[in-house]
Amino acid sequence: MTTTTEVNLESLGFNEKTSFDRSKLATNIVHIGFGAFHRGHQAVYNDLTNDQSDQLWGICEINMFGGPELIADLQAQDHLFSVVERSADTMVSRLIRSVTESIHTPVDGIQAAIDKLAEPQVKIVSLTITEKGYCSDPQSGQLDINNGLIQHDLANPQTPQSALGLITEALRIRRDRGLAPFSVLSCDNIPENGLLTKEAVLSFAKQLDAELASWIEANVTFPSTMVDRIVPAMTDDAFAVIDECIGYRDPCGIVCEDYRQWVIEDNFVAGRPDWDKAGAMFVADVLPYEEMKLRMLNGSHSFLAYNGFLAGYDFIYQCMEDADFRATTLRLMLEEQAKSLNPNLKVDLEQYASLLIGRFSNPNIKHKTAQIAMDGSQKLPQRAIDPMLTMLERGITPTCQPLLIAGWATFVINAVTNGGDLVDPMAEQLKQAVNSASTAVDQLKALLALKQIFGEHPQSNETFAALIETAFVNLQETGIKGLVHSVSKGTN
Ligand code: NAI
Ligand code: CS2
Repeated sequence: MTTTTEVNLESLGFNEKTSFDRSKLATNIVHIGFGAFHRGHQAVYNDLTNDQSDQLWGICEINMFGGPELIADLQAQDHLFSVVERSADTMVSRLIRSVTESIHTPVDGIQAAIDKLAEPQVKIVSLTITEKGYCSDPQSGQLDINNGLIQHDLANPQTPQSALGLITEALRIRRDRGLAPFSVLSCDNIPENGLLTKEAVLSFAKQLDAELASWIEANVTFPSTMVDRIVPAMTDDAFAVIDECIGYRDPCGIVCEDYRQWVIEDNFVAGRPDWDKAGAMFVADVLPYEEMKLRMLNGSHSFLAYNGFLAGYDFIYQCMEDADFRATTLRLMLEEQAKSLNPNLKVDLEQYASLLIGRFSNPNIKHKTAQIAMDGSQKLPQRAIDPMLTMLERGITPTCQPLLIAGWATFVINAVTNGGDLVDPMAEQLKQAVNSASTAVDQLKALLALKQIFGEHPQSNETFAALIETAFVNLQETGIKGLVHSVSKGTN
């Protein structure tokens, strides 16, 4: 089978398939950002929950960016797609049956998306739009009023280009029509992602209409979530795995790890699926879980992305095959990131770290260091800068956190000076900073002076700046492999 129109996905060789009646699905969820992660995570939870519930929750998928193929392919397969979950030695395929409809705004127009969000039965608008999709300053978390999309949307609120503009316009219509509000559920890797989304939407709405902002504040909720599942971008090899598994090269299919976790603040204004039936946890306060995951998992991921890339490793599992990288990652997790967390967190962090090392080592998950390295300006504050500052406040001197930041700086400097790929919404500022200086240390200092990433910390906290500079100089002088070797032995 080669073309999507010929395929009847339901009849293929799936290991696990839900059996709820698809004709009873109502589109109660609109999801913005039909990327890899949503398919491998929320879509799976929702599908498994539908199978065990009387009320079925359907999802409308919206993409506001990217090419039209993915949504066209999804539509051609009746909104069905496959998810292949791989551990180091098992492979399970699932057919996802919960998606009811889809919109690609560059093709269908933004009005189609606004109309969908304004439909009365919509109860949740969920988001996986990447960190940069919130158009907020990564260090302060405040809406960036100079962001190009925000500037456009403030001038043209009825034809928005940003997710924030789309949500605000839909809420305006719902208020004007006397419709019930929905909850906005961020599923991106940002600490207090609900609060950040709320503040971004409110700041945006205030610029347009103070009364609308007050109505949103009083009526809409923005639950925070901790989301976890390693879902790498698809490659030809990964599509071939799906083909091998189900007999069809599903263009909307996903290959991901078998582990998944979802912790959700239970604060929904119009109801929610019982995602706990599929293993999600509903809690009153997500922040401790978010910080644990963002620092121990994502912080280590970024450490490996930059330093592993510099050492010549294409994939995370290859870094784990290097005993020095493996030991240093464990040191970063337990001796540094874990020690920056809320001490009241009731989780066995040694067990958590060992679970993470096992997940990173899965050779069937080909997660590129270069993929995780993308958008570093949006990731460093929560993964490296904040935990390092907490360590210093607690009187502990870190070794691996400064090396993470030094690795990022070296990666950026190399990309700029060698003309390599630098995928980052702040790429222009990064390039200017690097090009403004001639020595490596001055290039580092120019990067540390970028307030959107580092705030005033390098100026106000001498130890913070000095530790990063020392790690950076050691990295240049010793080379990454030698440095990681000595850090792994505790001699650095
Ligand atoms: P992806 O690249 O496959 O998809 C990104 C999605 O975001 C696309 O649908 C794109 O249209 C949309 N998008 C990008 N910029 C946008 C903007 N300015 N406004 C609205 N939509 C925008 O990436 P993937 O793997 O789906 O990851 C997305 C996010 O999910 C990550 O940035 C992270 O926050 C979160 N996440 C990802 C995990 C993973 O392993 N892939 C795991 C946990 C969380
Ligand atoms: C990764 C995450 O791309 C990245 O920055 O660190 O997407 C990571 O795979 C997930 O957060 C795992 O849940």
